[in-house]
Amino acid sequence: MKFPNYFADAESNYKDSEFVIFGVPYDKTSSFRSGAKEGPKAIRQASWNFETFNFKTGVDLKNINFHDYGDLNVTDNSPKVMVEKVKYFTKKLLLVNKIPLCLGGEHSITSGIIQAYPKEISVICLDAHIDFREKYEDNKYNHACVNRRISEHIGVENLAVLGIRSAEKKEFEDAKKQNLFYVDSNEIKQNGIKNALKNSFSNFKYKKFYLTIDIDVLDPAYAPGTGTPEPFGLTPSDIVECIDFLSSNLIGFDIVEVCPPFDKGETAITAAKIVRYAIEKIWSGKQR
Ligand SMILES: [Mn+2]
Repeated sequence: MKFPNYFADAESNYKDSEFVIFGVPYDKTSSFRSGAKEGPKAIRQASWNFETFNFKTGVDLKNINFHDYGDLNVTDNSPKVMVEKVKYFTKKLLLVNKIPLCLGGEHSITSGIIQAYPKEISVICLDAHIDFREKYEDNKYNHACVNRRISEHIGVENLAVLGIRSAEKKEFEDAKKQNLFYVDSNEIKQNGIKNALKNSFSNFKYKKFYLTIDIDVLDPAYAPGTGTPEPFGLTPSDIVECIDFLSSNLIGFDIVEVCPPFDKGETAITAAKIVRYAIEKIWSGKQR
């Protein structure tokens, strides 16, 4: 069956929408296997799988004004130009008080998004990888450097990376030296993601949270369609718990690294459901 090429239920126009979805079809720096540039399209297609009403949240997406802007034209740009374009676009959204919801694309796009925000925010990154390299393959905009770039904008003390289980020795030592707050996937499994979030909060100065989800934070059993899969990961329910915890304090959100050529659909489906759930939770949190 053929479905429209926008995110399901994103029926509002730009002007009236509180949330704006946009895609960044980019994967130029993918290091292991590429295809994430097809992520936005696959997530949009998958979004048509779901009912508009979610009995868990009590929210019907039909009652929420949100818009799908489509994709930014960046596929063939250098990483640096792509990051600039993403930053510029996100700034435009923030200027008119829209909540940005970005579909990746590889993780490097998030550094552009974060640079568009004022420095006074906290960022929670769910990721299998610590992504704290100064440079990778001679490029500081590589996806393996994204948390380093984010930390340069908001300060390392306002960033928490949850779910990691992979780091190169040098970047791990750098992260420790700079006191990057992280909780590994094993600890999350033992003590729960709520504890990890509570511990992150004790470091954070600002109670406005941006959430970036690298889909590879999930175990490859749940999300095989990603560029650099890493076993022993989180479950989709952990992400739900994380969104529940943050809900109305979320000021923006992205989901990246869905790689359709390695997916039988389950990864894109999970990503689409997470986007829908996040919209519902942010919106209903604001109604109180
Ligand atoms: Mn990752």
